[in-house]
Amino acid sequence: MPEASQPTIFANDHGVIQRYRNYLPVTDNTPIVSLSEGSTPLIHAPRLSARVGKGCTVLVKYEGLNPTGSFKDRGMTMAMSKARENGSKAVICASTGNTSAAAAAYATRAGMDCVVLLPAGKISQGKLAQAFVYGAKVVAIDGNFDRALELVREIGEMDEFEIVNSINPYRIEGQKTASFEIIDDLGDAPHIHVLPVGNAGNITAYWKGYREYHAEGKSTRLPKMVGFQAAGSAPIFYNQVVTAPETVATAIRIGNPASWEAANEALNTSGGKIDIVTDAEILEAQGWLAANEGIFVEPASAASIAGLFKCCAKPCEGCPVNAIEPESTIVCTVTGHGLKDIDTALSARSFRTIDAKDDRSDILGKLGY
Ligand code: AN7
Repeated sequence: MPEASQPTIFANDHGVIQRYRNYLPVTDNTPIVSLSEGSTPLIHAPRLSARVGKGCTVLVKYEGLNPTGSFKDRGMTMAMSKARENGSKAVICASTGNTSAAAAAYATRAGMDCVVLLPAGKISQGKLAQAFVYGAKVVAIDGNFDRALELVREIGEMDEFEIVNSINPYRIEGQKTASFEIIDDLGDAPHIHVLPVGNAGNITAYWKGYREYHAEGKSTRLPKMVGFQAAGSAPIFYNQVVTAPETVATAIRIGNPASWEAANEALNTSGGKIDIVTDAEILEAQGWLAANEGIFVEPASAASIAGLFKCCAKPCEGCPVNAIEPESTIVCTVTGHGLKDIDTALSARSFRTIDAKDDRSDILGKLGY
């Protein structure tokens, strides 16, 4: 049994383990480490739907509203609860930023030490601030994410550390709950699910969730899984390791994804596809979503929206999005909050304040009223 000092579920905790514990590998002896993650909104996007046309309905699964601002919290509540159950004292992960933010927060909840390995200079300030403020030991390495993950695999062999990257299967278990929520909200699975792909854990997790709920009779269909990588970091699309990945979407600046095979399985068995979007398309979609739907997401998350635009603008052969029936339901996961990376958001566009005197008529004059 957990010690009294260990975190446990409280009556007002509505985290994903509480909500979906019958579908997760937890027992009464698992001390639940939670920040009430999950249950994020599935937001109807009327302008996005109109842009797609064909009478389709597009909904946005806004994962930026998780406690640390990204979908990583779903996996981290599971990974950290199991690490606690196993008596681990410290966790370690490599990260492009969001995993480290979530690991740092949940490790603190669990009373464990947290070490994060980051590619130096390639983490957004918001995410770096989170790792520091939540109390992680932050190591910036002279190498990219893929190298950091290699090192974590090596260091993680020591008994002292539990790895909480998505190579930890409990991460995938936690993240699959997003599919459950979508089906619970819609009453069925969507026809198409669109999401950004980096290390490919999330597309793997969604597909697992959709299949499990379908097997339980909770949905009548399985969606086509459609993933988008940044053009400069697209190993799955090109079917080749990218040794020097580059993209403005630093969260998905990954050249050798850990869940590569599982992602291909999801893409193939669902009848979906993987494609690429350029940095310019990503930034355009980020601005468009904020200005047209009121949803501000980080650049990596905007890859799913950019991808949907690409599919609609220029039909390509065999594309499941082009082949969709009219009136289809499409869900786009937007994985992280826009406030994670305001430097990119601000530098991508020429925003200017309207400077005025502290005077009512000057303000109104400058505004043109
Ligand atoms: C906002 O934090 O890999 O394909 O180390 O932060 O499951 O890797 C982040 C990935 C998409 C890609 N959107 O998901 C990390 C990390 C955002 C992300 C992805 C990430 P995966």
